[in-house]
Amino acid sequence: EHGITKPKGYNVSFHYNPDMEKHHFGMTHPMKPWRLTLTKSLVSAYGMNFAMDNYTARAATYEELTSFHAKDYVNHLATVAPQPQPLDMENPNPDLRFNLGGSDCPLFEGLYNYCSLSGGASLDAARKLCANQSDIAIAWGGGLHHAKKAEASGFCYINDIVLAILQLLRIHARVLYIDIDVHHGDGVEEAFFSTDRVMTVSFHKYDPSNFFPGTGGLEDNGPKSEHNPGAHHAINWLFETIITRVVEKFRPGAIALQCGADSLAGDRLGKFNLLVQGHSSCVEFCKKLNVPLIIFGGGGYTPKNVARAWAYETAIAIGHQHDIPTQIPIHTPWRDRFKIDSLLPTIQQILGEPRQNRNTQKKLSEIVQHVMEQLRFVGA
Ligand code: V1S
Ligand code: CA
Ligand code: ZN
Repeated sequence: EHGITKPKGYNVSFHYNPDMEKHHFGMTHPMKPWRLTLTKSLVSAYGMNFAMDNYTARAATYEELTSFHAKDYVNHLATVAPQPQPLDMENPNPDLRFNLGGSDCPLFEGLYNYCSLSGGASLDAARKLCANQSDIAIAWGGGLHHAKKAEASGFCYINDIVLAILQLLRIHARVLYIDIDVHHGDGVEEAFFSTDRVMTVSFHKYDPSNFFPGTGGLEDNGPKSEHNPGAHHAINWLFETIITRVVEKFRPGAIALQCGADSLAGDRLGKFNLLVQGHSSCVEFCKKLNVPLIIFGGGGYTPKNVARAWAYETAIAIGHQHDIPTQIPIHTPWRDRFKIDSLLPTIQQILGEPRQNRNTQKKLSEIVQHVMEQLRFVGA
């Protein structure tokens, strides 16, 4: 009676493991795995599960984690003691090896399990695309774009996106990575810096001295040595114009889209103005390109808005965005957490007063121009 049915001949798979939410980064830490539960609760309340193949994601194996990450780093992750540790005044941060144990990447109970579940979901999603069993595969528990080969960074320990793209590269000659999280997708960019088979495009707030991670300026287009095929294959910043041109030139066999929801208005960390409508139009645009698509989560620090965005983007994947009611269903578990009962609140409802857009038209045209020039070096 909810009217949500499976689109004919079009398969969407949803990869999720409820055990992810059992993990806690600490009371004051902005990353709340519980936002995944809130998202799932909204997706199910709308009956969207009836239009998808739903899988309980498994944990990634050690072999899978080390397909990108260094063994000594993964070994360390598997064996470090969670905090709080006995206080040692001589040595206040004994585990800052691999950037672990500081305030951004704390050591918590079950950390290894949390990382493996995030990696497992993204790998399952990638394999569904490779087997041609899904047209769109969704892994909201993934998208942890800052993790490096042998280093944790910005709330990310295992780079599930890199693991998934490595799977896609077994089948596809070229994979396009797009990242709409408010932060620069530095870990994914760095992992594929020296190949021309992966193009990375991150849209983010860029302020080298005041905004994490400080990288991703316009001039960062991949190391320009003569023998590096990866040169010019990293682009940062502006959506439809840029993606259209990138797809024309690069002709990807698959697209990996990181949908970090910290670029939404009202986010606790991000300082952007996007409505769910604007954020999700990026997903809609990618779907229309008709190329196998994998969708990851990422940042997002105001759980009610994260759940709204990822539920609406799930509706887009299954093609039901125009027929679901915008009022949050009455029987949604934790419905009171949403405060406003609309799935698509207005900017006034979220912020009261919108933030000023400080990108001048001139600056924006310069960015597009710069990117177009970079693209001369891409493709046959
Ligand atoms: N912005 C921001 C921010 N806030 C925190 C933080 C706040 C409270 C805590 F209890 C712990 C950490 N850390 C940061 C940033 C990292 C942002 C990571 C974004 C991740 C993602 O959304 O892109 C993907 C999931 N860290 C910093 O700014 C670094 C510091 C430079 C300043 C803050 N201190 C705590 C660490 C060093
Ligand atoms: Ca980004
Ligand atoms: Zn982010």
